[in-house]
Amino acid sequence: MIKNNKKTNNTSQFLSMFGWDSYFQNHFDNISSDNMFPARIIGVHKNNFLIGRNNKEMLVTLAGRLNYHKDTLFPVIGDWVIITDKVICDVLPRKNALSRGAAGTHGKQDLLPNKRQVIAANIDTVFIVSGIDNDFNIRRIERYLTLVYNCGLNPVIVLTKADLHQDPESYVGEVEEVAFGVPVHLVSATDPYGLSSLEPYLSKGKTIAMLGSSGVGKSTLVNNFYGKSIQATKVISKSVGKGRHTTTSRSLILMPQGGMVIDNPGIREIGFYDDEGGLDVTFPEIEHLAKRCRFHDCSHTHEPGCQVLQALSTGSIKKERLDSYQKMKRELAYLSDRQTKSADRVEKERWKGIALKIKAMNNKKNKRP
Ligand SMILES: Nc1nc2c(ncn2[C@@H]2O[C@H](COP(=O)(O)OP(=O)(O)O)[C@@H](O)[C@H]2O)c(=O)[nH]1
Ligand SMILES: [Mg+2]
Ligand SMILES: [Zn+2]
Repeated sequence: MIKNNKKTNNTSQFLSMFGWDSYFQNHFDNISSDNMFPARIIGVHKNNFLIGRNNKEMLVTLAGRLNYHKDTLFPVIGDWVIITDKVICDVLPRKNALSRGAAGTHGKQDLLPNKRQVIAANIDTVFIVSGIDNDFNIRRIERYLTLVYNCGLNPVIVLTKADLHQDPESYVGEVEEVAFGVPVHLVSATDPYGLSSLEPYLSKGKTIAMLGSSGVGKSTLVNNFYGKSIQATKVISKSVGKGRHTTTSRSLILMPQGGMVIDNPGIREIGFYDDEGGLDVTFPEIEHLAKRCRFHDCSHTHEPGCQVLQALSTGSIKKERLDSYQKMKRELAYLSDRQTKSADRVEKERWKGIALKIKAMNNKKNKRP
């Protein structure tokens, strides 16, 4: 009896270490039966998944049934799953997910179907990591912010490689100008002081996902948090100021600080999946002005009485920022238009199905003696 209690305590302690809480417990209680236990996905390989289980790692496979739902039920890093006999038999409902349009869709929307690619699940904070080197790009940060807000997640901007610049604080100012209310942290791999400012995000049971191009220093951050080198990093190439693609498989790493970090591979194309209002959150000043344009469907390109163009002419909005907004707006409008069209198609199919059933019924009736 006592032994059993001890085992349960150990298990629940282990689960809370990985961020288990009443949300997952309730879902688990509803669907689980004997011989089933929950575990968190910490690594995704080709045909199997790595799970954390009582301080040990274990490779499991996926029940065939789940393979049919690649878009929705296919487990991703950070998911809580139910295991029985070394097989994942269910994925617990996600609190949230970091997802994007599948690779290759951005810029080629006419050629490829847009698919949701879930990158990671059950995340507390997303680090948008950017190096203040030749690769620094404020417009890319705006794109990442829109993506993160579209997923309903909390962004934090981490500027790395502060040691490469004489006045690194100027970058903080530049980023703060476009990222309203988003915490901006300046760090350098060589300075442990800056890194400690990120530790509050790493408290017990909390999960951080990192986004950022290859070479910005994500794996270096992971290694510094961990206290030793556990993720491979790449030697920087002097000519372009960035490293080559280094992280091959995603993994969720439990840190000594108590939290977890997901080191994602560099995402070259930040494609959107759908419009969930992330643009308004990223560009609040433009949305605010747009509400006061003379025409409610103003495109802010030529219309009289346009408050956005007015702000542009006085210099209170920068042209590059408006261009960035317009570009993403067009993309998102395209996606939602296509989603409406595909919903129409589903409705048509449904009516076609009903019509066929009625026809079949009538045929049957007519054949009756
Ligand atoms: N000077 C400098 N180099 C850094 C810093 N952080 C990372 N690097 C270098 O940038 C390169 C790419 O880093 P890595 O962590 O592999 O980037 P990742 O692709 O985002 O995981 C490596 O050569 C790192 O040593 C930093 O703060 N300062
Ligand atoms: Mg890396
Ligand atoms: Zn306008």
